[in-house]
Amino acid sequence: MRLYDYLPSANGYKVRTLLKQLGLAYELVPVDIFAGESHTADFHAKNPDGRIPVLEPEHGRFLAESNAILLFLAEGTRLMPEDRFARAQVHQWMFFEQNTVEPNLGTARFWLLTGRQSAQSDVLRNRIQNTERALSALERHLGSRTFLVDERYTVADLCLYAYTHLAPEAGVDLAPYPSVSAWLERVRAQPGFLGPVPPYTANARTP
Ligand SMILES: N[C@@H](CCC(=O)N[C@@H](CS)C(=O)NCC(=O)O)C(=O)O
Repeated sequence: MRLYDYLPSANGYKVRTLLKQLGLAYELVPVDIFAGESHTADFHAKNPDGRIPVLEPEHGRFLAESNAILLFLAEGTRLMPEDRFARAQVHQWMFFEQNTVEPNLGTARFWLLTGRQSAQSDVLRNRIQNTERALSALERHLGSRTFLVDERYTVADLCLYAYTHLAPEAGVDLAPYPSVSAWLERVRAQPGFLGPVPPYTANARTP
């Protein structure tokens, strides 16, 4: 099994964490997305959208989109509930992550860390407001729960952790979200959890 990835990516981090938690061996193929390596004809044949992460579970078969990869790997493991409704709730939170958390928190963080937007720009402020709205939703849900679904750690918790724990780097303080902060600690304490997401490489910064 191969994983095409750029290590500072939190989307890739989700997948690498799950691979470690499931004890699955793989070969890491580094892709320098800021040197255009994900937009070659060869890479487009793996993912027409030209983005990492991409999993090659067996020779010549490629799967893109981090959450599709997570669901594929988690199938039939302890990280995916068997109950149909609980599985749908796992999907609910993973759709929420891609729709609401990643494009706002993830983009604000990327812009701030790589100098693409000034802290005062309206477009950044909008992403930060949407991040706060997403964190408020998580706070309401986690106020009375240990984990996102069924009171047990699932692939949805891992998925949401990846960007949520980076909120301070997106200019959002987590102090007003105590239930989210406590949940992040519980998720981080799961066996096999990876260390911090590596920082962006120098070539990610705009000149
Ligand atoms: N929805 C996708 C997003 C993947 C994504 O945006 N990957 C970024 C790195 S985090 C990338 O490869 N960017 C290169 C590009 O857009 O050219 C997922 O969850 O995998």
